[in-house]
Amino acid sequence: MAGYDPDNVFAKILRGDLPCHRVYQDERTLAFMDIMPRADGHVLVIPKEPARTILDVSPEGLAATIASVQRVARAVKAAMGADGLTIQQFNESAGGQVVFHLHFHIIPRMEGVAMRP
Ligand code: DGP
Repeated sequence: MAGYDPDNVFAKILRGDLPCHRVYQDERTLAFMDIMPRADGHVLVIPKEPARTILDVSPEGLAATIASVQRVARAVKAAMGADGLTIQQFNESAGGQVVFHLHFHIIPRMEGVAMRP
């Protein structure tokens, strides 16, 4: 398994080298809009520490990230008037990961409406 690439796009966002539409941050985590949203209101939550996958993050970083996922998910569901939420997390290319900095997808869902591919 490869290590952490400090030039992945989310590392660049964390350094301020790439822009993002930030919706939440605290000492350990950052949340921002996905540029390829699978539904309106699709947000990503990441730890600020360098972690390639869920297997690499510290317990404290994972706890903080999950707490931010819950906090942001509540806000996204209310803001979008969503019926539900899909929360996704991928690890390594075999697991569907494209950007190799740990992240959680928060995708608002409406009853009977499919996610975009
Ligand atoms: P995955 O690694 O498969 O969970 O997908 C990565 C997600 O990151 C995908 O939904 C698109 C999003 N993404 C990729 N590059 C950028 C970027 O530069 N900015 C933002 N905001 N999102 C990005």
